[in-house]
Amino acid sequence: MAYTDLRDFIRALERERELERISCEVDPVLEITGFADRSVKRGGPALLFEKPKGSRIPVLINAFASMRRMEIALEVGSIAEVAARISGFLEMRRPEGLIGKLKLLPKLAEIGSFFPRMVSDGPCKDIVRHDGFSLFEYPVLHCWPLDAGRFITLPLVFSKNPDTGKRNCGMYRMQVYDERSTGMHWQTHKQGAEHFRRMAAAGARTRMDVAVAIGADPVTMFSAVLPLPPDLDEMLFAGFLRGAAVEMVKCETSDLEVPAEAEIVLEGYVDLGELRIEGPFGDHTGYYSLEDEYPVFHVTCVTQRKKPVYAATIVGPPPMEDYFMGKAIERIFLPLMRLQLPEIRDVSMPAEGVFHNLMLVSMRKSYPGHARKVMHALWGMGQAMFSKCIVVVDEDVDVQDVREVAWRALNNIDPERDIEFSLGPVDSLDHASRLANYGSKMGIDATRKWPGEGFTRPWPEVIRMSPDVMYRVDQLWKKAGLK
Ligand SMILES: Cc1cc2nc3c(=O)[nH]c(=O)nc-3n(C[C@H](O)[C@H](O)[C@H](O)COP(=O)(O)O)c2cc1C
Ligand SMILES: [Mn+2]
Repeated sequence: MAYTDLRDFIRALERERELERISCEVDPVLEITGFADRSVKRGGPALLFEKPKGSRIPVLINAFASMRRMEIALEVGSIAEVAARISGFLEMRRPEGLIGKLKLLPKLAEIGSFFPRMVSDGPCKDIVRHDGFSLFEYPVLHCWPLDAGRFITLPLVFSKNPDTGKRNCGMYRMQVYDERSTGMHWQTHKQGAEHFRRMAAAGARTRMDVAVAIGADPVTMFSAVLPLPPDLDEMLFAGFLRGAAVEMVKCETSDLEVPAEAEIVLEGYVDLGELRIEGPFGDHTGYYSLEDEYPVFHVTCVTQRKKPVYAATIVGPPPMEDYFMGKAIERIFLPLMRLQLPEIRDVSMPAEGVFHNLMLVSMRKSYPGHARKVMHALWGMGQAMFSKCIVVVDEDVDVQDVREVAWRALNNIDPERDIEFSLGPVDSLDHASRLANYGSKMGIDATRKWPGEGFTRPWPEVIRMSPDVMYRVDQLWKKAGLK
């Protein structure tokens, strides 16, 4: 059964002994970060701060910060189950004969149940305030010493594509400027920014409606991070992942919809002509992202539950909570990647690469230049475009083992020949690129080289002991009294 809301998930985490309640007073200014960072580095549990200093609303953090908690969030024993379910849908074929058609019916009915469902009311409307509210009532974190202030770090930001009317939900941090306004840190490649640009270019309106939900059932929250194609509704994908429709309710002040079971909803608008300095902010990279100009979100109405829980995360030197979300995405999106590039065996993004800096790819090589084709295809595929360094290895290399990749790749390359540079868009968080959002990427073809690629020397085998000797040594090992 899908979790109905955040508190349902909190109960599940407690049942599984994956959550610790902190009953003493802890300050959302820096101290909660200190707890969360230390806890994730030690493989510790999710934390529920019952008495954040200066607020009566508890703070949940690190709820996704381990593979086990990602599994609990997605209600699976292993993330591979989610990938297998996706593969099952992708492999759905045209049914043969009546029996085949009948067999397909449950699957089709299942698909029908994933679509978000409009409801007329929900717990997120327990309290509705058009006036007399302040964002400082909420225990918004000041994460790191040099941050520009307090930032809402787990917001589900809803907007609509003005051309197609399609909904988008992205997770973009929000710096609290004052009681009723925040920054809106949608980076230029993201869908919120695209909606903003289109609406500004159309010139018909001066404001763009935006609604922000903080805290919801875990899958709906997770869906805001997914690198889905533009115009593919995150709420539909969340419905698929949780196996039950996300219930949506109309906003009070705009025709946007938000999850009815959300803990807190901020309704408002972004002025199409207004930019303001946002940041610095201690970011995913482990560095502070520098200050830059971003749109401003003006809150016009707050709706919430009677006793909401405030959901937060911190990012910083890896591994942090975002690493586990990213790892789950890597697993879940592999079948979708392989739909386009079936030659890919596996993909890995090690924590130290903070997603965009390093992608390790194993592939079945079939023709000269194939590894380079895969690199370029990845640089052309959604948010994989940000991959600063792509290392391609043959299919017998386990890319989940970084040491194996280093060993094999470093042996296999003639650097001048096998490293390729390309120019293009880079992640907004990259502080080293020559320009913001634009710079170079590096592809390393660490596959075995073929004569068809101009390599005519013999290529040696990897050293491996023969299985019969291994078997004999197993026996002899015991006989020799070794452990
Ligand atoms: C904790 C966390 C914070 C994030 N903060 C931002 C952010 O401030 N700005 C941004 O553009 N992307 C941010 N992201 C990444 C986006 O949520 C992600 O790229 C998402 O796929 C964007 O959705 P979209 O394609 O619908 O725009 C964050 C991700 C996580 C996990
Ligand atoms: Mn999207």
